Amino acid sequence: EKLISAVAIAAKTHPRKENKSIQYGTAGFRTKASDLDHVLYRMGLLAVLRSKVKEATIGVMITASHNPEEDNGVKLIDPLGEMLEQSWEAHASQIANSSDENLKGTLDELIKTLNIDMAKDAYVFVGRDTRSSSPALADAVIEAVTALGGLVQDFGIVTTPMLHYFVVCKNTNGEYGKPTPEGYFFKLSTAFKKLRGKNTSNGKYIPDISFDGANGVGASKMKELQACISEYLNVKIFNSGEGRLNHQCGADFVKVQQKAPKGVPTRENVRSVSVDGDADRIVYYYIDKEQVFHLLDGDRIATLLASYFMELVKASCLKLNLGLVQTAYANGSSTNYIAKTLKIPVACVPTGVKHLHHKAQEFDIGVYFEANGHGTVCVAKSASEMIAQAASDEKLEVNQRESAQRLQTLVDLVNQTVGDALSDMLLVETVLHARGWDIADWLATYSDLPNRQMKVTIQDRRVIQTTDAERQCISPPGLQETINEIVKMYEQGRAFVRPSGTEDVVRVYAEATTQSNADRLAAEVARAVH
Ligand code: 16G
Ligand code: ZN
Repeated sequence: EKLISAVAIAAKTHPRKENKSIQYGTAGFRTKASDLDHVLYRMGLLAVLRSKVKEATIGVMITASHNPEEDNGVKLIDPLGEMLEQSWEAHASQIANSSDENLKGTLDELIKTLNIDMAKDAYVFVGRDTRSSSPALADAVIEAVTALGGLVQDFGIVTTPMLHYFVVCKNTNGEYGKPTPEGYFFKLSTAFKKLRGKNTSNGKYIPDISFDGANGVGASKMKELQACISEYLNVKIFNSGEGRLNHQCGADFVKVQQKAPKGVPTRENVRSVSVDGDADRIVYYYIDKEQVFHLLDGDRIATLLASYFMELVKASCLKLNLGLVQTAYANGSSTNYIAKTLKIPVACVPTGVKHLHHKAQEFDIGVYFEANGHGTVCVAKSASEMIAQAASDEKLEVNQRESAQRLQTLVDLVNQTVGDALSDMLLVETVLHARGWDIADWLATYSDLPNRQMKVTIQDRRVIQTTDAERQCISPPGLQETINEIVKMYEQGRAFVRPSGTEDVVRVYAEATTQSNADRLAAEVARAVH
């Protein structure tokens, strides 16, 4: 039987050397690349089981995103391009942590309880980032899938959102596009060109942008995309692999350090973007003529996109409910602006893309972004159909119909499966262009409250438990009352603490009307956690 030989290969060629336990968390498995060989082989086996259960193609992405070059990780992608179903995260952890001797038993058990028909076919798409450890890890996945009789398509180096896109395309028979890199670039560039029309400049908008590729896959994929849109947008690409991956550059560095990345020459007032190591996050920034750095993060992108979608929905007179989803990290000013100025319903959920994604799916059009720059727009099937119908309805007023057509093309520009830095960038560029805005106009929509993030190391971070989308602490007893007392002393003060899902630390977030107050508030709350 194939299972027996596949498990034999696991023990012989991909042994689990140490007893270190590892958990499938918010971002899949992620740790030092040297500890991952057996995990990747086993995830190849799991992907085959998942594929048989869903009778669909499953994706396996090898990346550690914004983490250092020495790290790596793996994530499974479900049939419609979503993250792996939550109940399977536990199966993944169990398989990764079972000893070589128990692996067969663990798999048998799973096959039995889930009633998996091993005679079914299995299809797995594999992709990886640019890390030097990634090819060998991809090989381990491919070996496992093949050993269990599954069929593999290896896409080589791709961005995480590209692999999500390939998976959904494959499983919806091309309805969403062609499951190839060419299909992906074609879909994005066609929609972008259509939205932009003949005039590449408009008002204060200049079609010129600096791109920080974090020395990862984003840079080479941006080059390919740029080739399709070069007459419409001039993208100058930096950090395209000559330096260390994510080192002093990339979206995470720029967001956390609140400063410009290394390796990108300063051009005053020029729109600049930084993506992360697998190009699923993006932040904008610029340096003004006084050399002051300005960050436009995920909250900014969310407000810009949501307001533009809203504008088109209204102009096309469609009855669609539009909402925006954030986490506790969203700047208080952005939440205020969404609710009071844009008058768009706003929801708050716990950290982690899957929580935002699920909540966004409750709206006809749900825009979600984490402040760190990960986000997208989810459009319900019924909403897409309504938009398509209006776009071709000859009986509608010209204005109304054209707005619906524009909305339809805008939806085409979105990678709805997951945050996609390249798609998000083209969306932002579309809105700025349509409004004739430069980046300072965008910044002027509201002012961020100064804020500070801190890490606190305590003996056991699990003693910290939260509720209300991580905004309130319910354990240890008394901590929330103490935080309330501290926050009360600060004008427009807000602070929360939560255990990290990716590091052994407790995170502290604070905001207030001045930077020094935000810093003091964060420090006081951090002391209360100790
Ligand atoms: C993971 C999450 C990201 C979240 C971050 C928080 C996914 C794909 N990624 O990277 O959304 O912002 O964790 O990390 O869900 P933390 O729990 O250490 O603060
Ligand atoms: Zn990433």
